[in-house]
Amino acid sequence: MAFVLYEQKEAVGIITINRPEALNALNSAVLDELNAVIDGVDLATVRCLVLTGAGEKSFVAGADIGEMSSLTKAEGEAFGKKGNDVFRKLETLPVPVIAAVNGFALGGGCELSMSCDIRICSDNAVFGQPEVGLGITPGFGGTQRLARLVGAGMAKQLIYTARNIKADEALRIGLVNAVYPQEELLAQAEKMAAGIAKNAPIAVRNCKKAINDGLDASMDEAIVIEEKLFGDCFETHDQVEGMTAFLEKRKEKNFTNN
Ligand code: CO8
Repeated sequence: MAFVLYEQKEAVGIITINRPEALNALNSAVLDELNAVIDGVDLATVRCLVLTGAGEKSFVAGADIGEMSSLTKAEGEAFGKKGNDVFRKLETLPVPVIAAVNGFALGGGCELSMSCDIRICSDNAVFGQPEVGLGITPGFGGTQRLARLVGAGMAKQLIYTARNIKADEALRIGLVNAVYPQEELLAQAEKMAAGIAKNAPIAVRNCKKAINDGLDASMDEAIVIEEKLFGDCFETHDQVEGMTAFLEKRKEKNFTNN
């Protein structure tokens, strides 16, 4: 693939958006490749993904403005759907995804990071939804996910003003979980991913589903979602293994993803 690189290191898969000459902006070809890379992830062996951008300047500087500039209404909707479908696939993938935001995360780049489970960033990261300055709305889920992550008031302020924010402010408002020096970011993301990968994969998967599905439901419905996913764990080898290891005072656990 030309625009999206993929590498698997033990149980961690690393996806890199690789179009640094355009600050990793998302055109149709990048979105198609990202979709194909996600489809190709070996879910039997990969237990966590890291998503980052090539180069030291940008995670993703948005959807490709050149490509969007001449779209019709129908083409605009179709382009929005193309991005939304890929981002939703990432969001609902059975394994967690950590966005390692290594620079600009603007427009579609901020939206891509928000479709990941966890965001960490470098100290030079810049987040923002500049769309209204371009005469459009956020179109890859930004109006929805930003409001869910940082609250409606803060999301509205950021989206209506189109103001970019730096890493420290992104940390303060809860858009990212941690900020690292640029040169440490990927190692920190891989370390977090490896820590996740050590745990029982079906339990981690069920936690992701419980949190995601529960956030879209009422509390009464959400706790039922959790009950069912909790109950499902008791049909797994890894529940027996995890609890037996505790009772035997054994640190090593042989989780088999079964
Ligand atoms: N699209 C296309 N090309 C881009 C983009 C982009 N979003 N961002 C940067 N580039 C290109 C530049 O055109 C430039 O190319 P060239 O060298 O050929 O001129 C190259 O990347 C380097 O960029 P700059 O020279 O501008 O680098 P600077 O360091 O001076 O500036 C910035 C960096 C501040 C990030 C600047 O490039 C910028 O403002 N980029 C645009 C950011 C932006 O507005 N992003 C949001 C786009 S809208 C969006 O994402 C909507 C998503 C939903 C779509 C739904 C569709 C229906």
